[in-house]
Formats: sequence, C-alpha cells, structure tokens
Amino acid sequence: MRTLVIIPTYNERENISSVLDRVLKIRDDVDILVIDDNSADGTGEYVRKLSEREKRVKLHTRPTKLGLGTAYIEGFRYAISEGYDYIFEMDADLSHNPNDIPRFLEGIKKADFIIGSRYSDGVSVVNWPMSRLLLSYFANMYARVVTGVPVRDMTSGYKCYRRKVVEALLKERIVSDGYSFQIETVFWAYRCKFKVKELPIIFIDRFEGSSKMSKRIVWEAFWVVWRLRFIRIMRRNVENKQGPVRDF
Ligand SMILES: Nc1nc2c(ncn2[C@@H]2O[C@H](COP(=O)(O)OP(=O)(O)OP(=O)(O)O)[C@@H](O)[C@H]2O)c(=O)[nH]1
Ligand SMILES: [Mg+2]
Repeated sequence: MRTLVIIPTYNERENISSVLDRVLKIRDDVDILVIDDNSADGTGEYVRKLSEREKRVKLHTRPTKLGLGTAYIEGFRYAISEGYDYIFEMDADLSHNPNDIPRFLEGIKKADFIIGSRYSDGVSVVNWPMSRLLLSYFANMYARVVTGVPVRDMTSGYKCYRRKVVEALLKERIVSDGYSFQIETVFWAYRCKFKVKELPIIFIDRFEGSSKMSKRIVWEAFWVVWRLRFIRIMRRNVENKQGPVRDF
C-alpha cells in the first residue's frame, strides 16, 4: 500500500524541516507532497533542495497564494495520477503530530475516511487562546447543525482518505479555499455514503510562524455551509420523487 501525505505551505520555513523529517522517519512507505504558494521565506527552496536527495519528497510550486482548497485539489489529482492508496491532509505547522500517522493507517483498514478529531473525546486542543478555541468549537457546532452531518470536528485539517474517496471528491464541485474546504470534503464523503470515522487527536497550536486565518476565511465558511444545506434539500427532493429518501 502506498501513502501520500499532502502538506500545503505558505511561509512555514521555521516548521517545514522538522515536519518533513518527522514524517519521513515514521514509515518507509509514506511519501510527501508539499504544495507551496511561492513562500517568500524560502520554504519552497528548502523543500526543492531536500527533494533532490530524498525521492520520497515532492514539491509543487504555485505562482502566488491561491488558498488551501485549490492546493489540496492539486494534491488530490497528483495522488490519483500517481496511484496512491491512502492520502493524508496535514498542516505544516506541527499542530498535527506526525506520530499519529500509524494510528490513522490502522483506522483506515476498517473505514474509508478517517478524520483526526479535536472534539470527539471532549476537547483536545493545547495552547489555543480561549477566543480561538471558542471560534473553532462553535463554528463546528454551526456547521454540524446546518449541514446535518454528524461529525464533531468538521474543520479538522488532519485526515486520511482511501483513494476511492478522493476520486469521488474530485467529481464534486468544491468551492472553498479556507476551513470550509474541510467541511465540504466531509459533507461529500457522507453524501457518497463512505464509511467515515473520527479518530481522537491532540492538536497543539503552532509555536513558530503565523496563522493564515483571516476574516475572509471565516466569512466563507459561514456561507458555504448554507450552500451545502441547499444542495442537501434540493437533492433530497429529487430523491423523494424518484424513490425512497436515502438520508445520511
Ligand atoms: N499552499 C498554501 N498553503 C496554505 C495557504 N494558506 C494556509 N496554508 C497552509 O495550510 C496549513 C494550515 O494553515 P494555518 O495558518 O496553520 O491555519 P490553521 O491551522 O487552519 O489555523 P491556525 O489555528 O491559525 O494555525 C499550513 O501548513 C499553512 O502553511 C495557501 O493559501 N496556500
Ligand atoms: Mg495551524
């Protein structure tokens, strides 16, 4: 089985060397694809040099900051074209512990899609200011209620997909760039009836570099969940006329 860890980066020079080192050491059958948006701090340059001597590391560079959503879509296309079986999403800022990778790979044997969850076992977030935690916690609750998807951590960026799930996601119209990209992927995986499981993780806020969180990203998430709700209602009407409702 071949595994690809996709890591989008934008100005992560302080974190990138240790995150890559740690992922490479976890297992020999895990490759890494970094999607860098032309970071001014030399992140891409570091990865390019490493990729010359370490064949398990690949780099895609994009001309400018184009957002997390399109970075992952590009990574998904690469993973499918290269024939990977398991595909991870992971942040570069070490909030996601690379030591959890084996637990995900164990879990994916009995599921199609594993979400590393901060909220499935109480709250397992370390070092976030209360305001940031509340924003994330209530955004998740809001997304869950509006979309109707019974997942506790809908905005998690630490995930492992079976190839068939990524293939299905690439057929859907995913519109977001920020956190709501994560909500959309969970929504579509549910709609496509894949077996989704939440795996408790401990999320530690970044020590280095700065957050790319912005008002625009929060605003986008606010509206995107209503788009998903609308899709759910419209498709349910179609299903109603055609036969029994297959709800999730
Ligand atoms: N390629 C690319 N990567 C991005 C972009 N925006 C964010 N990233 C990366 O996506 C990952 C998550 O971004 P963060 O800024 O840590 O955002 P977050 O983890 O959702 O939020 P924080 O809690 O503030 O850390 C990091 O690896 C970033 O470098 C982008 O526009 N393009
Ligand atoms: Mg982060």
